[in-house]
Amino acid sequence: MSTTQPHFSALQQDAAECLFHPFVDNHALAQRGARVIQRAEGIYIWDESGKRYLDAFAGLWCVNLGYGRKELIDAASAQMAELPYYNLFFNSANPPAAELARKVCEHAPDHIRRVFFCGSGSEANDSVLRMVRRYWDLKGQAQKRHIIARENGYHGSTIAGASLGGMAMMHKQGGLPLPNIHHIAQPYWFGDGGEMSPDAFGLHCAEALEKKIHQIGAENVAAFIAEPIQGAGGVIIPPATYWPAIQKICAEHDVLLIADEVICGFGRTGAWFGCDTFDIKADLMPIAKGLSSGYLPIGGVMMGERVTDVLCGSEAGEFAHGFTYSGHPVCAAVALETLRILESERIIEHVAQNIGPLFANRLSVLEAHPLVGEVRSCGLIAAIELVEHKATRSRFAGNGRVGALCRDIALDLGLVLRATGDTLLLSPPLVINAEEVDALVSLIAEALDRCRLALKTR
Ligand code: PXG
Repeated sequence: MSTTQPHFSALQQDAAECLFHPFVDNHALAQRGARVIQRAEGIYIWDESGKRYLDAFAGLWCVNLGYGRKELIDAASAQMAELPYYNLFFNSANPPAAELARKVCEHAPDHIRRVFFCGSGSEANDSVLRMVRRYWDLKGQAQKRHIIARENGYHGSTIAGASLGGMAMMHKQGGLPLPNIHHIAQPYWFGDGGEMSPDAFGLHCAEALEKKIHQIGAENVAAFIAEPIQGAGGVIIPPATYWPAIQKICAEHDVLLIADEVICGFGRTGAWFGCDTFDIKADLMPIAKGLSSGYLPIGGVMMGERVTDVLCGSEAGEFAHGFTYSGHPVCAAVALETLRILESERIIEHVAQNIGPLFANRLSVLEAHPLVGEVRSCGLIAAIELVEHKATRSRFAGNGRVGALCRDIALDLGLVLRATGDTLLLSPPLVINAEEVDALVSLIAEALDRCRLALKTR
């Protein structure tokens, strides 16, 4: 079937006819034509027609150092020349993977002992599931097989990732989740908190974990998994009461705690990890994205002392798990350079002390806008809730129609952001400066005004 559209460029034609795109209606996209992004510099990207966009989404929550960093390009090409590939199987290691593991452990919370490398956040969560099962098997408690996760969480697109995630639409497509994976309510005060105070609601959501553990039986529950801040689900920043209560419940019931740091890790929240921001002591921490600033695919699992002692113990034997690209030297070299830049340019301190507070301050101006029900942020991750009635936090009819409209208007204006339902999400590169924050906020304000006008004239 030819999908030729007279107004398509040759690349749009290639994409329409031969690419199968992730997370989109491929039939509709083939009629519309893809936005072909051709080059990038700093926080800006350009499409093939030459139109410039401010990328307030850092690619997909990942290009934390911005585009065009020569040091990262040089690190990749030097490593390509020295050793383009070698693996970690059969007693091997390679220099960038070994050094990167050391560096990640140095920046990690104190109890983190080892890192397992893989290619993506999804692979990291698949690995987590296997590690958890292996851990309890080795402990002689093989019946501890149940995992509790959260509705609307996101942990990737593989069978394990989509099962651990709580995206109803993903579950519907193909009989997910896997058996023994359960989902509890998310700590989304703005959407679900009703008349409760945020703190009371945070405790209420944590209690849902305890209830679920009682229902399954603590002796059968292996782990609880959650993102410190839910990203794709709508930048859901939990009330202050939530994480301390969750931590306590996991400890009391001997349930492993998994903090998915794929978005939060490496500076996004103004600390090295979301676990530092919320004072969480997690047994396992999946990582990816910001680890290499998105320049090359690399993910991993940071392993706490408790899990390391068992999986690396004298009785553990071989753990039959690993990927061809675990510890890929070129990806590891780029990640190592990413961490070096984060350190030497004190970028995380900059997020915590300067640009994060400035970002929050500038965004807070938008709260006066008639369409905006709440603005929330932590470091350089933020959400803007669009509502029909501010006082009651009530939504527009149409299931995300207004969010999508506003996102599309922003795109026309040259701003890339993400909409989840009627929530606009922002996650700009961590290197964004004050003038660029101002430009970003002005563009959003303009998009909101135009969106309001469009709603009125419909
Ligand atoms: N965990 C979290 C918390 C994530 O955000 C993954 C795991 C999976 O990582 P990989 O590398 O396998 O994609 C993610 C990924 C979106 C969007 O639309 C979010 C992600 C990926 C693609 C799109 O917000 N997050």
